Amino acid sequence: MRPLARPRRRTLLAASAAAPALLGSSPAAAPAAAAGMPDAATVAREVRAEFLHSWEGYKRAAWGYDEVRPVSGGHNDFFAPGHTFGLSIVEALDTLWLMELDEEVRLSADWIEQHFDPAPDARVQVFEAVIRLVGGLLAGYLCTGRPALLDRCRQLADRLLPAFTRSPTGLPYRYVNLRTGAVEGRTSPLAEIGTNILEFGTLSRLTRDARYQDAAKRAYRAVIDRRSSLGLLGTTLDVESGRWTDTTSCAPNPPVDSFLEYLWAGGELLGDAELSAWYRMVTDAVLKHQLDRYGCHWFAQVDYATGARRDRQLSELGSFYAGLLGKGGDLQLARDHYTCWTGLLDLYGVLPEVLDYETGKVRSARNDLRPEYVNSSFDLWRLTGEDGFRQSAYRYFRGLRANLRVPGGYTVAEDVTASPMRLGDLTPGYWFAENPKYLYLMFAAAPRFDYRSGLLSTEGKLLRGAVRTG
Ligand code: DMJ
Repeated sequence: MRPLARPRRRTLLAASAAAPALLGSSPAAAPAAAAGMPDAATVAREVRAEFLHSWEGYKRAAWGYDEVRPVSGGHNDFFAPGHTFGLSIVEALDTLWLMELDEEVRLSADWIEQHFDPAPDARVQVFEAVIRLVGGLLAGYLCTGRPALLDRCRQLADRLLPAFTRSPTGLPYRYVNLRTGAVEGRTSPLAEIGTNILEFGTLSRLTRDARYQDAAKRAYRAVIDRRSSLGLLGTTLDVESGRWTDTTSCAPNPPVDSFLEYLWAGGELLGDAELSAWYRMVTDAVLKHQLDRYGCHWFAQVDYATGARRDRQLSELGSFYAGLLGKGGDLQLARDHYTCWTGLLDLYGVLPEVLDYETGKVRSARNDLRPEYVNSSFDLWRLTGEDGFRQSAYRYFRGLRANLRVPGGYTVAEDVTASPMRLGDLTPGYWFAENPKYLYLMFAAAPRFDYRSGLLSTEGKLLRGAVRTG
């Protein structure tokens, strides 16, 4: 397939001067964008076909391993060398179910029942194990009703709990050995501390065992208690002393990003008014001290105590924030921020990982097949019903298909500014949970998804809104 035409090295500033309509217009009013987008049912079929293309690539080259290397045909152990959790299978489970690929669901759930080991002698990153494995098993259980998935989920969560319970502050350690319970990693970023209340809250409800949700809530409270007088939070904490080790408020960028997302979503899913109030408080502080209308609607990194600016960096991971702003009630700002990201998408075809929005320089030209931009498209389309969000999501999809599709599936890129783009050799597990799912749900009118109440985790796991019949 021919790569999309992309600009040569241009700065963002030059780009915004050259294409003001892209960086300043509403996505709903982008007529040129509509050209070339097939009807919704056709797009849904295209997305499902591309998902299957990558799924078959994984099955052919790496079935049972965590991740496939679709160019070389190799595989990758995501959590610990020499150990597999069948990550891509767990990640894909609810996507396969939503796409009504029932034979694949059965194969995948059978593999998990027979091979998934929740207690190997391996050190895992708690955050990744929660959002990917605990979340994936939960969603798989909620979609299929297979009790073994909930059993494995609970066994794994029990092995992760020492990260929380052995901490003197309640702030979780970053790593735990699933067999021995040994904990490690005392300096932890907020996303890793706070992105667990959806999974642990759901597990507590399903098992009627409050320990999981209580651990998650205690961790959140320990962070909120350490906010500055401006209401801002830093980036990393020492989980033993409880002191900040990095006092930059870098939200909504990583490694804070989903900490904010789970404040809102935790309030919504669990009906926890305290989480909702914390979301509002931190969001108000971020909007007051970090919103930076420099060329567009971006968010600067600032000192959490004084609000003084430290950097003007944009991470692709931060593009989820447009959707979160919308869900949290700041819809106009959500539209403005989304439009800024859409301008970048249209400039590059495939988003680079990190940019400096002051100088316009690309700081990392990688693309890790990340889903955050299209996650926002999905959220804002659900909120507003406006077709402009589907049009921009379709352009995102087309950019990936034209540039990152290989015979063995879809791969990350080393450099999206090179022509043609320089490709890497990995399909990250989250690909099977996120990008194709958001796109499919936007276009498919999927009968198994409750569009009104459906709630997805930060890893795209369906934690509420699975419509099961029969
Ligand atoms: C995913 O694992 C999740 O979306 C997480 O919240 C952070 N981003 C990665 C993919 O980019």
